[in-house]
Amino acid sequence: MTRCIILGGGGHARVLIDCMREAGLGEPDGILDADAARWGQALDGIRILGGDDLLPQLRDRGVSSFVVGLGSAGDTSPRSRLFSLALDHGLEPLTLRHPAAVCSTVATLGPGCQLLPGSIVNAGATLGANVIVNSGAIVEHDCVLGDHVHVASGASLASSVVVGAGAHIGIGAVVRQCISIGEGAVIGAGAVVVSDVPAATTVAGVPAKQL
Ligand code: JB2
Repeated sequence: MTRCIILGGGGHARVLIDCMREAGLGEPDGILDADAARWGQALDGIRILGGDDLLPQLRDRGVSSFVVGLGSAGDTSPRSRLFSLALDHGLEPLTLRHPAAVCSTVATLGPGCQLLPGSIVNAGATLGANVIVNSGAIVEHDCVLGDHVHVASGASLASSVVVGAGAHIGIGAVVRQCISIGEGAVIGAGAVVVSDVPAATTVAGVPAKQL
């Protein structure tokens, strides 16, 4: 069993702890959380050890890998920052795949990807590092997702969609085939995207329009 720490101990971390157990990866060593009021408490049986200032000690304690436990609702930059911070401290990103996630044998997953229950990643899809494909989300064949992208629960990307690094696809959104979504863009919940979305812009609605 790999010795692992979870960074962030909120709702998303609960899903990940469950995913690790279901996938037979065993129990994480602990959680680091920014909220000092929670240090010493437990989340679903996993102890919150302290804050990110403990990261330099972890390798000496035998911890070798990490999972970014922070989710995102729009801004993926905290996840990206935590990912880099853990790498800087010599930890390896753990890739999580819930047993009820479906992932093609000819899809490519970057380090630290999280495929959550009921998600589908189809043939030829390529996911960068630290990507979340959340519960019930679909990434169809030949999509290309950059690092730190979050495809929120129930969102669907049709075939050959290209998503730039750090973009957030909101819950239940639908993106038509061959669309390009720029880096850091935010797609609102339930949006239907039928035209390209420039980097760092937010779109919402049906059909999706820039806010
Ligand atoms: O820099 C940090 C940091 N910033 C916030 N380092 C560490 N180690 N922890 C950090 N946190 C902690 O992450 C907060 O103190 C808090 O305990 C936790 C975030 O929990 P929350 O439940 O607010 O959000 P989440 O990221 O777990 O879940 C969001 O994203 C999911 C995908 C929510 O929007 C969920 O509803 C959603 N399903």
